[in-house]
Amino acid sequence: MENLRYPIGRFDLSRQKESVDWHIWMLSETPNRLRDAVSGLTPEQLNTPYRPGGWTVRQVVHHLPDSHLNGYLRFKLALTENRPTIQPYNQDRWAKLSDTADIPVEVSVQFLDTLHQRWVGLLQTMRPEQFQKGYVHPDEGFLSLEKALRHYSWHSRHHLAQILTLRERMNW
Ligand code: NI
Repeated sequence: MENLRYPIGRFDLSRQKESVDWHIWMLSETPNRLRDAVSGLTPEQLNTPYRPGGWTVRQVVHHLPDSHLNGYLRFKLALTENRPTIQPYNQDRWAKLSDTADIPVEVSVQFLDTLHQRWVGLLQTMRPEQFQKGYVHPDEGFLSLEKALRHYSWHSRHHLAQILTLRERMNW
């Protein structure tokens, strides 16, 4: 089950050797990779959980802009305030809200595309010392923007891999 849920492994900062630039590039690539990952799937396939008891492919797709919109706002707050405390959100309850039940996944792919253009644009203007700024998560403490970038890059690949490994297993 762990492998189905974490196809590229859990987030582990100590195993990340890639540069900040590489992770910015990864965020710029993510919307197109997501578009490719769901390309050609039928509504029934989109409504299939990526693992037993897990979110459906549709929920995973809508979850990405939910999460990354929060991420983008956290970056903007961290750059304009002094170590702001951020508002966590319950990602499982967000995913299960009925707002996205009937919205085509393409809407969230486009949303992610637009959002990442703004986010990548911001990241490309940031000086090295700005990546050491950060925000305080009430449960997890201080997080630098460099670590947050690495986390969101992992998060993109993590969910892409959930969809791609399901397609592989199902031969879709
Ligand atoms: Ni997630």
